[in-house]
Amino acid sequence: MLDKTKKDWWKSAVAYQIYPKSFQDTTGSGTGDLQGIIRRLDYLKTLGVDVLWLSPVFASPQVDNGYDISDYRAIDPMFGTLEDMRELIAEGKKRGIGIMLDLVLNHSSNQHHWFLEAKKSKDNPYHDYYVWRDGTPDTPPNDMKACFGGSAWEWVPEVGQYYFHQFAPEQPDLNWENPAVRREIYDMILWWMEQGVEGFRLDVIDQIAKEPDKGITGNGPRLHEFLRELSANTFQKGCLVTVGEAWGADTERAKLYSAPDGSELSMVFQFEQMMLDQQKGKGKWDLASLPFVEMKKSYAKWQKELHGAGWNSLFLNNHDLPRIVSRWGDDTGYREMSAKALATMLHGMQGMPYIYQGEELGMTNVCWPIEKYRDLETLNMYHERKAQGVPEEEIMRSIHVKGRDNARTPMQWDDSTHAGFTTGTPWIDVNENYHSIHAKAALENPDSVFYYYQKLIALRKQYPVFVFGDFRLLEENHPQLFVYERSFEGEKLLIVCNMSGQEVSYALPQDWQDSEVLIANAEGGLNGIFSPWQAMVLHKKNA
Ligand code: TEU
Repeated sequence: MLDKTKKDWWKSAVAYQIYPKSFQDTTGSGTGDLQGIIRRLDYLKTLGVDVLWLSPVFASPQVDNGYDISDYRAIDPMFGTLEDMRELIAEGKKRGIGIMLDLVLNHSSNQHHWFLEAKKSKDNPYHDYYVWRDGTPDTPPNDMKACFGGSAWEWVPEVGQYYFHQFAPEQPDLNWENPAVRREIYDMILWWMEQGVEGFRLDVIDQIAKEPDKGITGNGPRLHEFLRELSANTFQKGCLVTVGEAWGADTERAKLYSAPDGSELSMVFQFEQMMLDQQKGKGKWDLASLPFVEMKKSYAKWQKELHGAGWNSLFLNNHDLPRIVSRWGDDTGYREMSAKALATMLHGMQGMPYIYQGEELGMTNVCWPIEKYRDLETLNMYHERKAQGVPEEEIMRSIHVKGRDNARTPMQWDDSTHAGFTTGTPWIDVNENYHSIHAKAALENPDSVFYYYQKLIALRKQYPVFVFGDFRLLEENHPQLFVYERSFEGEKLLIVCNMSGQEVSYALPQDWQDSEVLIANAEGGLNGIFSPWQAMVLHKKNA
């Protein structure tokens, strides 16, 4: 177990993200709950993870599946009670697993009592908790757009003003310029720290310092000032792990977020690599193939620049992203091989790995008609593009490739009805392939993707070079291989991954020929031929 009394214990930790609504239902309601997570703690212990990031479980009208919080100190009844949360924290602790809560601090729900008060009148004490501008009903302050479509301004006749929302209209932006808002947030975080929470993930934290009059959403001028104040008043009073979601972070900014002096957060969660397979200058729905060589160079840049200067998150999936084995792997012919190759590619690097529920089983995307989707981002885009005359086929292709519900189908536990997720009717359908892809089968098969992840996690704990080593990209321009070296205090790793469905000949560098294989997803390779999606990690000492 990690020594969590040390400030930077999280450097050797591995996280697992749970999307509670889709993890495990224990009541037959069709939605997952906290007791379901408790029931599966031993499974997670077997996998070997140290931290559980729970997507929001706070009271919420669930317009954006909990990313619209109406009470930051209450558990949504759909998930259980505060008592259940206390039990989860305690049961987790027994197993060396800490709970990381997902704080949505950029905005609240429009049902939060702050907002209900705020919209009553301009002189209500809560009015200034949100971002208001004058205007007339048909002329918003400017033409800024919300991330989920439509204008970023919503008219409130009661006060004769518009409020600003970067996401759905039900998610009004909080006004961080107001010190009273910041104080409320600090008190709430301190209260959760008292409950024994071990970490926080901060949703769209790069967007808190907005300045809508100047069109600024992300990376506002006061962003890092706010973060330092937040951190000093809360996180720095304990030994927590904190991670900031920052779509707009480059390496320079990432070094501020994750400065080694702990003045802001432990690490940054950035998306540079995840945005490469979309058309340049456009959004995620405008598909493009993955520029493989560019992707390797992007990883190499982040590895080099943050080494000794910051800390990165390593992830290929989350609740907003499609399943990686369908996205960058091959979920038909080489599902398990490519899932393992992707895991090897990522887990060999420096940073904190995040495994998203079901990734350890090689769960895949779904390919459904529009009626089956639940996500508001997906549905809004569908209607917006339909109205613009985009062909149905093209819209559906984007949804199949990139839609967020790909990640939100229920966890596949076994081959019983609804994959063992619920005894009721699931809120969203289970992926049809649950008959063959499920945790029970994975646990019975020593060659499963699950045990491969288990081994990668164990290696990180056994060999400090995984945690602390520097990074050198080899075969930079090779169109199929991802090869890199790590070294730390006389120990070295060589990671070789064939990221394609073709056989590739590659002779290992001379000085690596007699080294030890720590993990591999297939036999061979050492003789110079790498089979489709073959991957391995080699190790040597005193080099
Ligand atoms: O996502 C941040 C965000 O910018 C998303 O809108 C992202 O662009 C989109 O999901 C990509 O498909 C965070 C949460 O992770 C997401 O689930 C929330 O919907 C969003 O914030 C609003 O809170």
